[in-house]
Amino acid sequence: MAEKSNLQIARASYQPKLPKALQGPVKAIEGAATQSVGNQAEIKELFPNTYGMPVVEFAQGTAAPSAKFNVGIILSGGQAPGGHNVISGLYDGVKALDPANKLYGFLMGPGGLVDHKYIEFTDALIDDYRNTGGFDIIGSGRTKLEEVDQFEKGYEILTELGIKALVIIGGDDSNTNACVLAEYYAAKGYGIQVIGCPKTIDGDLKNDQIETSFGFDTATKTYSELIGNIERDCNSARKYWHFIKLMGRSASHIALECALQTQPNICLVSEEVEAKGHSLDDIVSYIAGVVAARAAKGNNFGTVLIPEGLIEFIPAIKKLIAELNDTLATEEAKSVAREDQIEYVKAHLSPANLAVFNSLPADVASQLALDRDPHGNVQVSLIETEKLLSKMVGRKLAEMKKAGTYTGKFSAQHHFFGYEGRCAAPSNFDADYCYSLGYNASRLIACGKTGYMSVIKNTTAPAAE
Ligand code: FBP
Repeated sequence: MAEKSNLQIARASYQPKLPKALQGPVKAIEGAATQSVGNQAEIKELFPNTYGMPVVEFAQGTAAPSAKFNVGIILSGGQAPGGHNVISGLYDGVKALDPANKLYGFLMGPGGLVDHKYIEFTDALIDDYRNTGGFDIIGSGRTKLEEVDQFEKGYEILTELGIKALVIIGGDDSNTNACVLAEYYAAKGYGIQVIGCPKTIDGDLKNDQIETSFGFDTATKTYSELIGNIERDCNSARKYWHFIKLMGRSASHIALECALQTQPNICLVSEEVEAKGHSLDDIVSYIAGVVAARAAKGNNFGTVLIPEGLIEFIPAIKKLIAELNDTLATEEAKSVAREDQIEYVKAHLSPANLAVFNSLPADVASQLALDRDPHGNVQVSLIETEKLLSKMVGRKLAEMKKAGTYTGKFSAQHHFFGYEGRCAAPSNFDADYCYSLGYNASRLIACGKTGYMSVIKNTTAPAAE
């Protein structure tokens, strides 16, 4: 690593706090059997060896812990601030049990396990990454672990390295992979513990044990700082409406938390849009109404927060996308020349979906009709919702002007905040939380609990700064 700045040195010297129960010898207390929130019978059938494991809580013990084992770790999915601290917490925990214990990191996500690409962590490497953002210590990836061949290749390297437990840090998809892998290894009697560690800035991994997933605190603070700066700029120049899209495809937690921190003029919540069955026109009319009301007071500026996944929550658009996916999946559709695709789509859509399609700005309509992902589906994530909304609001305001219900000026700026916050240096909350998660995993391994999730209730973690 290059020479460190004073800030990096100060940050590296921060000692994350551990909950009391993890500060000395620990005692594992088994609680009630867990069960899935829904589809219990089906899930139990799919996971006969790992379903229903008890909750494990750690309390202060008496005997000084000691155990010999090697551990592997994988970072999976989107980056979240604090990932390096899960690793340093696990490293410190594993080494405290026996300095000869080794921690291996598989490179670039689950693919590293399958392709046998890994490194062994050392004191010097870990020290360089303590309390830093990013996942760059070993990299991350989104390879799905679902084939027996992948599980076996993983087993091969795990046995070669003498690894007793594998910790997978990831979101809902990655934790599903972890469960499938744990079940396979348990069914085969391979004796490898698989431990899932919940991570995502999106904040959509929540249950009684996980009040928040790591990274959410830092990411929302980072975005809120940027939004606050924009709001100040907005109040200073008094000439733009800022349309700000925020990451979080299947949940609006980030947008809502940032709204609570920054008090924008408008914050859309995808779940509310879905629950109330709002159309795109309802949303556009709502925003235009707020713009007009502010303009009436001479305020031709403001901020609008938009969750990344909004478009997929609008019931009418959801239906349109579903029909587009079906329409464009046929062999006939695939043979249509690109320049004729839009007309082909229009000729095949149901009247209701055609009306929605025709109401979209031309560039968005063609993006929906032309761009496919590798599975042949519409690439919704590529749609620039912030631009789509501001364009449609502009159109609506022009109509209102003609009708004499709006007299202001409307000029928009667009932003998408996501990657800016996913690798920020973790807040003290995330630094403590993540270090505790990693340390907790080492104790879980020491007491040999196969396939358990590594979780810490925030109530037992130190207070946030
Ligand atoms: P995870 O669910 O893996 O934590 O990732 C979430 C996320 O940060 C979303 O907010 C965003 O939609 C997505 O990742 C972007 O993914 P990519 O990094 O592949 O562009």
